[in-house]
Amino acid sequence: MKESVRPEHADDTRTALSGASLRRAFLDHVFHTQGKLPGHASQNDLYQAAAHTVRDRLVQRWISTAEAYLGQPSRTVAYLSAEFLMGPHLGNNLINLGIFDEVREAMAAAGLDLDRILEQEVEPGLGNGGLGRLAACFMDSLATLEIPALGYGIRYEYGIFQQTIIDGMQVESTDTWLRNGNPWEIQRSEWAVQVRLGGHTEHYTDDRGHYRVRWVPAKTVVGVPFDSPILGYRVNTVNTLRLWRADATEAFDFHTFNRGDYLGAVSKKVTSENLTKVLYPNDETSQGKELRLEQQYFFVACSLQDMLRLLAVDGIPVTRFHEKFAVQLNDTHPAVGIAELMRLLVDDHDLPWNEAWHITQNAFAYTNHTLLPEALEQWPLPLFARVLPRHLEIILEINARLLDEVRIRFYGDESRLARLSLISEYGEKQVRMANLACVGSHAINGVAELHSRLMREDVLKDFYEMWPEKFTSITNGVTPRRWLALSNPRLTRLVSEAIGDGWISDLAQLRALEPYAEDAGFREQWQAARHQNKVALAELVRETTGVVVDPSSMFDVMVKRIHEYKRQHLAVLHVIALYHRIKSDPGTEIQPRTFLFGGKAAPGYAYAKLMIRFITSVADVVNRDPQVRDRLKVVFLPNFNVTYGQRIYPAADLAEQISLAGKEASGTGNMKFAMNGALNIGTMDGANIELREAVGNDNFFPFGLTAPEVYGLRASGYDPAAYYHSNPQLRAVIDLVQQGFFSRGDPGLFRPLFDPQQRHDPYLLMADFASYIECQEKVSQAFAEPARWQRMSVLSCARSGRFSSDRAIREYCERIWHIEPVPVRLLHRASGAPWQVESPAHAPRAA
Ligand code: 26Q
Repeated sequence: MKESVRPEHADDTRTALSGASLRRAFLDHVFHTQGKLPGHASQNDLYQAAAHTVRDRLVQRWISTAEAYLGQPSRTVAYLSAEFLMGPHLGNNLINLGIFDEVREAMAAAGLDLDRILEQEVEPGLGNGGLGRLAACFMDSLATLEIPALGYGIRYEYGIFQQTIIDGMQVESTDTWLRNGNPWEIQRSEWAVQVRLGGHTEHYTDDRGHYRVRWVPAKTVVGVPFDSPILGYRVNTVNTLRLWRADATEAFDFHTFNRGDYLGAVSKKVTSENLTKVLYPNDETSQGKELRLEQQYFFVACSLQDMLRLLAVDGIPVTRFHEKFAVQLNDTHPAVGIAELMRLLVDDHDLPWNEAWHITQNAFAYTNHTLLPEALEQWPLPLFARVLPRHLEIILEINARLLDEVRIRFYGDESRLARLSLISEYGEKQVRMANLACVGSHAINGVAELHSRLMREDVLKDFYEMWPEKFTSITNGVTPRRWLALSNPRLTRLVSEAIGDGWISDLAQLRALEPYAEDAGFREQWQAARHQNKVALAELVRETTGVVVDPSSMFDVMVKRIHEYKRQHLAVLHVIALYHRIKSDPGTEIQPRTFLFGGKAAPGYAYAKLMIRFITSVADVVNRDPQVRDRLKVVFLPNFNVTYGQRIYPAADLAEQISLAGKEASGTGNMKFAMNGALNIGTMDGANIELREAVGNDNFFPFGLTAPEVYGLRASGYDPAAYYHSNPQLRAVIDLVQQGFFSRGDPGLFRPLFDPQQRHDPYLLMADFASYIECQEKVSQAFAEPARWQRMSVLSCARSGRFSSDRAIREYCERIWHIEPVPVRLLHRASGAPWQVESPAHAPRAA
């Protein structure tokens, strides 16, 4: 790093990256921050001290970044997301600072185990799954690519619930992630803002004769920002993740307090603070809950006020908002921001509607993450009016202008008007957030090629016909820092020894690994590294579930949120098919497999919870049956999260991506597995299609109906019973389930999941079963030839470069945001002197 070539100021040693400096700082924090003598320090004390040691080194770069961004002409990305599923910070920061190995060695020299210390970190689980994790990968890539960016979101006091399995069923408990404090955040009370909610509007003419609207709110809450540093990989850029917490307003308390109602004041305070208490644990379903709308508006209103403040700091007028900020909507959860910016510009800044609309449309862009109609957000009009009366008026005005345009362009097409309207009038009137997002944005993108196509042809077809030029597709990606360099050090070492370490920030370079697939010696090392990962995972499985699994068996993994469309139950049918084979012919030759399942079910989603019960019930039978002789093991790993993911992806042989074609927008687990040398078995859905194309047909196991075939089959009248009756193996499997073999004789328990005889099979398991089983047979054959499998594994990794989130972010920069990198120079503090820019002459910064 640069440290060795520049003159060391006395105070620089405080944040230097040398072993000696790190050791001194660490011991200092044990003593001064944790208040312990090293001999009495707990593992948590050691973690906190390590975190503070690293944080000090980030802060210096953070301040340098803020200085570099100030007054420079580039746009800034404001990534608005209700979820950021960041995962533990410490390990990732060590990787990005480039000091992971040094710290491990220094710790070891002091008799400390870095892995144990890293395990202490309670991960911030401020997201449900794919969408929240994508936001986290994007933050890493934005910083790595030196793009000025702010992530804006909600500082939930309780993140995604903790899952335990009791009697085979999911039990939820609260996620108290802040219980030990959070060394990665800085509270910035000085930038707190006020957010109004509820009440009514008053329309009047001001003294200049202008028509004006005054919003008289029912309540006001305070938004307090908490900033976390997001360091890029081996650059000085440290961007900010700014999460808002809702507090009660002093004025509000004071008012009630004056009436002598102290307890009333306190209870109002509690109500305000409820706003950011908890993350809604639903994914892919929109429940019209008032608090959820309040959360969305709250963080968006805070963030836009913050952007206006930053604009003012730079002395830029609000009329140039869109030149300074590219506001990206991570799905429709922050889409109310479109109405809020209009309100700020028209009501507060007195701009004419058309000018405000130009600014808004040019600032906002919208990413869609779903094709499920039930997941499109809609809010009942009365609810919306109650929470955001002014915003509803603005939305109705946007709508009126939109529909005027549509009437002229599509003369006489009444049904089109109804479909494009921001207000759904099927049954109860509802505000359609996707429609608002489409009208108010200049760019709209899907997250994989197929998804974007289906979006254009189906969910957002009318908008595509209105404005085809707004539409684009940007396939998702994942960060190779966390998902390879950090989580898979064994493979990382092997890869870097072979091709250098340039791949970590330029993943396309992995392609240089391709020739090594033919190198038997390399393959052996590859196999050994991956085997060690499997041994480590087997140990984790034993610790957490008590189940002993054989690391030489095939690890067949399905980890993701539990959902019917993702079809965990199809994977279970495969397990039962294998079990049935063994029971019918105990001597049958069978490739030993360990099936690992993990994932959370939304607490209110009964069928998803039933799927967990289905998995654990089958596991109970299969794992206990002596005739199976350990050839099959089924494990449900509780509480799948980022931390577990880091142990699981590197240890998988086979990964299941088996959603019904046309349902999974992209999927990102598929990419993490491929990078780590696992092979994917999957349907032609989401990014599976592009992944298969990239790794090659021979290194991906495709099966099942394609999306057009699914539509065709449905259109011609799908009959699941026909498959059941014509396929004896399928019939045997279904019969076992329906006899209650896995449910202690209760034949009806799992019927809600599929009941082909009653023509109930909403996710077409019966149609895809035969193809799936046949494909799994090919998988087993390939696995039985280690040289072949390892060759495939190397190629899968070597060709996964396209799925780096760096590539995705570059595409956003070029096609949507029009932003280029802004490199950051480190600032240094000379002893006793104020901060200075490091420059060859060490000239003090101009005042
Ligand atoms: C909406 C309203 C009320 C309450 C909750 C929600 C809600 C919350 C989370 C709706 C959806 C989500 C999350 C969706 C999600 O994770 N989608 C996934 O996004 C990934 C990143 O693009 C894709 O790879 C996945 O295919 C997609 O399912």
